Amino acid sequence: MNDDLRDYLEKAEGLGKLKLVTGADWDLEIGTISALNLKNKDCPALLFDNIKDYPKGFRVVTCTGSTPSLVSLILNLPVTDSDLGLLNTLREKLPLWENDLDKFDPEIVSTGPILENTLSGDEVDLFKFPVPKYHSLDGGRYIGTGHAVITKDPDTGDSNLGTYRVQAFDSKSAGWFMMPNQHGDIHRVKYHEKGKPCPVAISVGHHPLIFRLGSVELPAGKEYHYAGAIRGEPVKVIMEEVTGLPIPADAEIVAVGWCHPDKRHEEGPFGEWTGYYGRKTETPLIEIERVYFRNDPILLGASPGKPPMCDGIYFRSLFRSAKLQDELMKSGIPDVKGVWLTKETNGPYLIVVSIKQRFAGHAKQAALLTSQLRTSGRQGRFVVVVDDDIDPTDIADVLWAMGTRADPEEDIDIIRGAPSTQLDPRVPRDAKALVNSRAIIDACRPFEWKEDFPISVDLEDEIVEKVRAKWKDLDI
Ligand SMILES: Cc1cc2nc3c(=O)[nH]c(=O)nc-3n(C[C@H](O)[C@H](O)[C@H](O)COP(=O)(O)O)c2cc1C
Ligand SMILES: [Mn+2]
Repeated sequence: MNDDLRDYLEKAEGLGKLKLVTGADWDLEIGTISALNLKNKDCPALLFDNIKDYPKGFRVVTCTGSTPSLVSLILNLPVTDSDLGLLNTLREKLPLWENDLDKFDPEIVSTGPILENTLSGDEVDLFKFPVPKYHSLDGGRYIGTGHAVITKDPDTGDSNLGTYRVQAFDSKSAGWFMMPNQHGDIHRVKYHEKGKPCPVAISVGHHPLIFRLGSVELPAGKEYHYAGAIRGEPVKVIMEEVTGLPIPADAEIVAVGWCHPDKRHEEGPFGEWTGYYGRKTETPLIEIERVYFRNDPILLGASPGKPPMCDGIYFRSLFRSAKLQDELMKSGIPDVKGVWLTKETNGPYLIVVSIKQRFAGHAKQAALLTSQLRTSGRQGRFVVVVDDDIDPTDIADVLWAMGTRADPEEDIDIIRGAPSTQLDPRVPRDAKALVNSRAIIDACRPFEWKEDFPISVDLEDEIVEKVRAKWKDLDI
């Protein structure tokens, strides 16, 4: 079973998708090697050992899910090398998993590998682990990049897993950067409004599925249920002693502590998924009370950055593409053939939708909604709608359609005042409102005269087959 991080590493190795790196420095080398690795289309996961200043066995793993084959492994799906193939399988599976969520409450157990070692009180030291500094202008070392922050709703008792970057400020304190209304932030605010400290558990090493599910917008508190449904068996959790929060029993490293209402600390800057450094801010401070770790622990890192050097974003884009297509179809747009948050923008800044045009205005309607739905509405800039002969995951195909089927005067509309976030590099630092504009581009053949549109020079399957059969040796 696809159970813990070590099982995942074994399976990745079996696929020839794991590389061991020995002797790297936590200070910029792990980050730089990982970024360079991500430039390769079929990049393997990287396991760093013998890290400078650290004993052998205290490891870091990066690049765990930036290709279709590794993401198929994480999601317990048949291994594929194709973006479109994986997207289509995910679209089929997602509703099945969602139907089963109720069957997969996490299973509470009393012990597990995570309890092999404990650091309490004075022994607590976040830098006992080779926490990387990823980018040269980062404000410090980031322990939480491929992690999940576990919190609890004080009113309902439901727990949530969310990926919100965590900087280790010193050996005993850390900061979490959360956008408003993230589930973790809602929990924090609820505790603080009651004048109470918010209990926090930060799992920084675990099966990549735990991280990936923490990094996508799921219904509140359902991350463990999704993990269970995806694996076909419940996730085993231990109710942690200090905070009472459920931590994965087979996690590698978990730090737990308290976020007090009145304590904040300067955090960042950090090289972000937008491809720019996020700004320095004051974030709530977490005082770490205890750290648990397995023997020979493995920290899961996922350094963001300029595409394609952005670990962690591929899964998110893929998942959101599947979700967005579902949202579009549920809102009544017919014949949506594909949705793709482009890798080249790390996701939402250029979204492609392909449709089979059914009526005049169909493309415009799809474009407008795509620019504003839940999954795409908070970050975004360009939406392009293409006909169904275009593969939305193939940026060259999309650009060809834009270049040949869209007339800028007739086919581009601008929407002003759409919601954005503080990470949007194009929103001025002193902006009173976090809004931006969106361009929606209809790159379909004009509906009214699509039958007269020039015929595209496509290869015909029958001819291709014959030619391939005849010229086998050419290997084309
Ligand atoms: C690699 C990665 C890093 C992320 N970092 C942050 C972050 O620092 N702050 C944040 O608010 N969201 C961040 N996100 C997005 C959240 O993880 C995402 O919105 C998720 O839905 C949050 O969980 P929640 O819905 O349970 O609140 C990140 C996503 C990824 C893929
Ligand atoms: Mn959530």
